[in-house]
Amino acid sequence: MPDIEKPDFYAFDAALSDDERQVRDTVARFVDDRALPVIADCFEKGRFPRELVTEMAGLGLFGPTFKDYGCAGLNNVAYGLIMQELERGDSGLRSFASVQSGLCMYPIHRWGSDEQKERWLPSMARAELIGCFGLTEPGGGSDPGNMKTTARRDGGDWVINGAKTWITNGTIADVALVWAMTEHGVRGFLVEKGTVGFSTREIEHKFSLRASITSELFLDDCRVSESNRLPTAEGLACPLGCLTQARYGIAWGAIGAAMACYQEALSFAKERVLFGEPIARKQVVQIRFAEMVRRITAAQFLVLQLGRLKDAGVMHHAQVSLAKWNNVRMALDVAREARDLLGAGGVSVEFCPIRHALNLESVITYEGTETIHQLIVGREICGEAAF
Ligand code: TGC
Ligand code: FAD
Repeated sequence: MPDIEKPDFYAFDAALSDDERQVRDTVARFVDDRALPVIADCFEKGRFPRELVTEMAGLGLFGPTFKDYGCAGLNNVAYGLIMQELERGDSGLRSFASVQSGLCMYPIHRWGSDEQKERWLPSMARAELIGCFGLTEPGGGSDPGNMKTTARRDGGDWVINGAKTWITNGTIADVALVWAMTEHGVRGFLVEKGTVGFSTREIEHKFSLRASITSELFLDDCRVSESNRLPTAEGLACPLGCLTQARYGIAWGAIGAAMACYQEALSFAKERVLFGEPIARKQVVQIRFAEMVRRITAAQFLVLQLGRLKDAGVMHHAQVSLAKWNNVRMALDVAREARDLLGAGGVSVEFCPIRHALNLESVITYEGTETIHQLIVGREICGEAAF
């Protein structure tokens, strides 16, 4: 029998290994017991629940796919399930984990020196140190190849000038991975908090991802040593390769947000009596739930196969684009539908759909806008870049 509560209409559970299910259920318990009781209040007050970060680290949620440096060595499906459960809580929690794992630990692990790995990775896995990823600039995030932040060699140092904007975790980060243009192309620099010429400022007045910190980074003749450069990161393909990791996690995470919205709307529809019967008996309402289940189910199997491809080492970044585009669009549509089904109550953060819908407005824009992902897939099909 299909499980319509989660929903798990196509025995998705049975396609997972025992280990994968166990990881998911552990994170699910953390989200239910620790995150959900506080998250609506955090969203309302615009507060990142930093007190949860140490517990997340204790569960091994940062850098979970690495086998060394104190990390859990999970496969990519388990990693995806972690992201799903975190985003079932709130996109802000998943964002924090995406940035720490996919955008900071991944590049250090892949392109860092042994000293950099020893220095940063174990402490980042324990969340004693927090990272942020500075790629987007005020002149436009979709085209990072047009990077205006520069790094100039000066003896044994580099002097960085420029600005980055809309940077998750910027003001709380101990280290910013700043991508800058050098005379030899794009390079990545680990800019530590407190470095002279480096400052951050929180972006306020956000109506989305309110339980997440977003910041500007300023680099004004900021001098870092050659030992702060990721030695083997050369070219735009490196930051774009980090995006592939984070986009993969988002494609899974969006399902969690959709599941939460679906569940809340469904239990409401079964209880809400109008015109003499629960609205769940109305044809139009049933079609709307059927649509949600159809789209959530398709999204689940899309990312499951993507994860299997990633574990086999054959995943292509255009496949990640298709999944990020499909699943975030699905989740945003489900969240809006759920919000509407809740009637007036749906505009209150007492119910989760408005919070998820507002969050997903960021998720559909960051890590490549929906249009950018459509064009990435289009380029793959037609063989021509149309950006
Ligand atoms: P293009 O010529 O396509 O590529 C340059 C080189 O990079 C390679 N490449 C990739 N490699 C790995 N993964 C990917 N996703 C890759 N995409 C491209 C490509 O093969 C090439 O390699 P090589 O060896 O031939 O040099 O570059 P382009 O300048 O034409 O740009 C293409 C485009 C538009 C797809 C790219 O610029 C893009 O993806 N734009 C969107 C930018 C974006 O997503 N920014 C996100 C910033 S970080 C963020 O939002 C964090 S949110 C965090 C949170 O969760 O809170
Ligand atoms: P633009 O690039 O200016 O795009 C504007 C519009 O033009 C969009 O609708 C876009 O789809 C469209 N467009 C662009 N190119 C084309 C084209 N070729 N054809 C047709 N239409 C096009 N960035 C980081 O580096 N690190 C972070 O940690 C980070 N965190 C973020 C957190 C939040 C909450 C948000 C909202 C953003 C974050 N970002 C981060 C920035 C994010 O990646 C960018 O917002 C995103 O890449 C889009 O860039 P932009 O906002 O400058 O929009």
